[in-house]
Amino acid sequence: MDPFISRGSNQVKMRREVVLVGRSNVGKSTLFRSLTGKNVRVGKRPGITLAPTEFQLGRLIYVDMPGYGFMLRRGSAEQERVKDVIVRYIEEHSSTILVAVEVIDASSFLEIADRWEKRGEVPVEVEMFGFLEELGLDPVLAANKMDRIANPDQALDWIVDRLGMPSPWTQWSDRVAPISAKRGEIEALQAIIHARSQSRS
Ligand SMILES: Nc1nc2c(ncn2[C@@H]2O[C@H](COP(=O)(O)OP(=O)(O)OP(=O)(O)O)[C@@H](O)[C@H]2O)c(=O)[nH]1
Ligand SMILES: [Mg+2]
Repeated sequence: MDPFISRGSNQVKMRREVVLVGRSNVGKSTLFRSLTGKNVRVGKRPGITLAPTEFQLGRLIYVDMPGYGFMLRRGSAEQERVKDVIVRYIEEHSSTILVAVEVIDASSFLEIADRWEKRGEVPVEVEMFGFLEELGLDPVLAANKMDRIANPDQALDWIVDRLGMPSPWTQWSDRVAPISAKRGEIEALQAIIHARSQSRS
């Protein structure tokens, strides 16, 4: 992946991406809409976004990714293919990704993680967060659908613990953003993106 894009006359600028990854149906495209204003398709069923979608806003390129994991009316082979597309995209773009955002549905994350662990498996979202960390991307966690949560601080403490960050979650405010994409309450994430674009320009 060529990290440079041409803009203007002789100017060459670094391509810098903000990439949204996460399980299907967690609200990535809703968040992408809120961040960029671009009207992409969102839906009640998992498996709506099928290919990476880009939108340039200022100096940053936002990328909405397909969701991994369960997708309605798609077999496991198709789900594996989508997961490969995501992993390959992130590996190939690792030098141009400024912010890798893992989006979770905070209202169902713990229940789903419990289910996986009871089966003796590493929850797919924990695995993805670890993969982003291994690539040195310093991933940001966007805990979405906070509007559905009655006790946000307790839920966030449990969630960060699960992802290897000791609670309280408040000590991770430079990498954990509680948001509600549907309500347009995304300031915590915008602040982190802004801070990173200032410090890594
Ligand atoms: N309550 C609540 N619902 C949300 C929020 N954000 C998104 N949703 C809903 O979650 C569902 C899935 O939203 P999408 O944005 O399509 O999810 P996605 O992660 O892009 O899904 P895929 O493209 O299938 O991977 C929709 O019904 C949204 O309205 C939120 O902050 N709160
Ligand atoms: Mg989508």
